[in-house]
Amino acid sequence: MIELYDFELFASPAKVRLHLAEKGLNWTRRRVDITNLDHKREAYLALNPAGLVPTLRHDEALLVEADVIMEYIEDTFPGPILRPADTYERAWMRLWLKTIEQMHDAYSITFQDQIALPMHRRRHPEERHALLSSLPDPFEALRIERWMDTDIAGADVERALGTIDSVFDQMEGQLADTTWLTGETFSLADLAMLPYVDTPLHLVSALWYQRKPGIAHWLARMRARPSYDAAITAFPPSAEGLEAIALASAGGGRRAAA
Ligand SMILES: N[C@@H](CCC(=O)N[C@@H](CS)C(=O)NCC(=O)O)C(=O)O
Repeated sequence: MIELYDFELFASPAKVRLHLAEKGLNWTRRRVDITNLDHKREAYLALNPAGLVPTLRHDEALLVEADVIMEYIEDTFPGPILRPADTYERAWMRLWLKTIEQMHDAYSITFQDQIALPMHRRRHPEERHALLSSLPDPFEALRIERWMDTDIAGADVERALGTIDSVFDQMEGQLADTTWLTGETFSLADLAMLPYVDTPLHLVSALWYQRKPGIAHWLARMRARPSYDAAITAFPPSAEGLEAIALASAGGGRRAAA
């Protein structure tokens, strides 16, 4: 049995949902309510001590880190092969996975600025305090409280957006020559990149699609695959998430204001 600990607004578990869909595997969803900070409570920390999603359980095997989980799925299950047979293309796939993982930190800053912080701050301070005091680790509660109370500096957001843009430039250059990120073979790198390109953040990020036609065509190809509906469309944001996205796209996003 495969269980995925998942949250719909996040990029890292979406990579794994896409991979499971491409492989045609059945799996059970364990939704971790991030808005309630369930990822920082004992039950989940016992599975994933870092308190991050995703976590995958396959029978007795427990795995963390989206890219490691994807390599495990690829090595363990039958179905379409998503690692290029050519060793050079395969090396490129791994380089892209690394680049995407490095870009994740920049993406997190923009996500926190545009979506996560506004979402948490809509709570009444007393409700927020009650939520934080119910966490098992008081130091983690303090860290989260400080995080919620501190604005992310505009310069940090700009730097993060610059990092994302430079990866998108690299991607645009690649897609001028090839159909997929590692060449002509569709691979784990394409799956891992999708959630960062097809994200609500782009509602407020200066319509970059219009400037990068190679990525726009790649995105259309990705959306046409059956895995897109199975792994992305089937997991829409909750009402709370939709509100946060609407708020950001109505002008909260720094890019929109620029
Ligand atoms: N390198 C990790 C990153 C996981 C990660 O950053 N997950 C984010 C969502 S995309 C998360 O759980 N954030 C919750 C938090 O930071 O409290 C992976 O690939 O699994």
